Amino acid sequence: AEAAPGAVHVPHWLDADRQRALLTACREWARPPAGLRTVRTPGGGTMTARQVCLGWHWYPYAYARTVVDGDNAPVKPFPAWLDELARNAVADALGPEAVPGDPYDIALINFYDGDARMGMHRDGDERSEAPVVSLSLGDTCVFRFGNTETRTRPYTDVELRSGDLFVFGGPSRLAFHGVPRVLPGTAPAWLGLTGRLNITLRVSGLAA
Ligand code: MD3
Ligand code: FE
Repeated sequence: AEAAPGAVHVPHWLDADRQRALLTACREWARPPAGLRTVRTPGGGTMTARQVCLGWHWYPYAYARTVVDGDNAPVKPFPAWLDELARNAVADALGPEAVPGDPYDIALINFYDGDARMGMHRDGDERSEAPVVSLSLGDTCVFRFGNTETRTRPYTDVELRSGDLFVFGGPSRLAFHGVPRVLPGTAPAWLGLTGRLNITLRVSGLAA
């Protein structure tokens, strides 16, 4: 379903087996070195969702090849199968003409416990207009999809559930968005995850 121009929500895109496989991979990636970390913003704040990156390391507000705000280890590689997954996601959600020429080369994986949230923001550190692919695992969250002008209304609240795909292309790529809350205890029992995980796949537009 198109939530806004270029923003398409595909519920249940990942079946149970693919959700379990993706969760297993995320747990591996979360281990040190270059594992899960708390993100600190330049203003002195901390993000409540913890994060691990693949391919390029995101820190507020740029990309690096090492964990400059953590253990300084080289960022873990971005596997080719995630590029394939992202391309299939964009083709399914937006159509084959929306699949970018450049490969997907960044994964940002956010881990939310019951109290974690993400404030309204725009993602502007990539040098590519390629659609962003978002995959959700575990607890349902309220995802707030806003406008390109302000971090306030008008916005639309959408529930994102385990296995859901959301693709943000075209004008939606620069829209404000956030996660005002996670709904604890809503993860499917067979997944074995407490809390919520979100994986975004992106094209950096940066020199390899
Ligand atoms: C719209 N993540 O990683 S997913 C982020 O659930 C981020 O962890 C949230 O916002 C999460 O930057 C929301 C949906 C999402 C992700 C990236 C976008 C929406 C987006 C990039 C551009 C526009
Ligand atoms: Fe974002």
